[in-house]
Amino acid sequence: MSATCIFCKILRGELPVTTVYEDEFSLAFMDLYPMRPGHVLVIPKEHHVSIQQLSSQMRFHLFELGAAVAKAQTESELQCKSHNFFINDGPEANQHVPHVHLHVLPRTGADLHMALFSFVSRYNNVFGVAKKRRQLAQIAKSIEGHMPKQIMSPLME
Ligand code: DGP
Repeated sequence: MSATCIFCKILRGELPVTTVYEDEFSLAFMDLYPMRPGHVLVIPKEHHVSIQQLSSQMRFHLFELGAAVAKAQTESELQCKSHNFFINDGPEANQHVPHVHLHVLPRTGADLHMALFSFVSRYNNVFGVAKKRRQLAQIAKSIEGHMPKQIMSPLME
């Protein structure tokens, strides 16, 4: 754990978070600055900056969790057809939070302009954090309802 990392603070319960899945090794939660509605982040509980520092079992686990999140997004009220999976691995690759995270971004088609607009404007607090958190909670409930109880991976054996 890192004292200053935002995601470690979330893991320690020092910052609020809207979770869709948790197990001993990982957490999946709503991105507070979503590029599209339903944008989820998947993180390991261990603090590492780069995927190179993770065990191969952890990488496997995180991608299995990402796939389960995407399936749940598709089955949720979002009714998205496709997804972007991406990891910004290091500061020169636009990583803003130095804790490995897999973005799982639901896409509905004809939404590229909105995704790009959200990417550049999402840190502007236009709607207010309280309203935003209520919206995130509603979408999260819908996604969470379609998540498996537990991800199957070598870490779980
Ligand atoms: P990246 O730019 O790849 O490092 O993505 C970091 C993501 O983390 C970005 O999409 C916004 C999100 N984020 C930043 N701070 C918080 C926070 O306090 N809570 C949540 N849920 N997400 C955050």
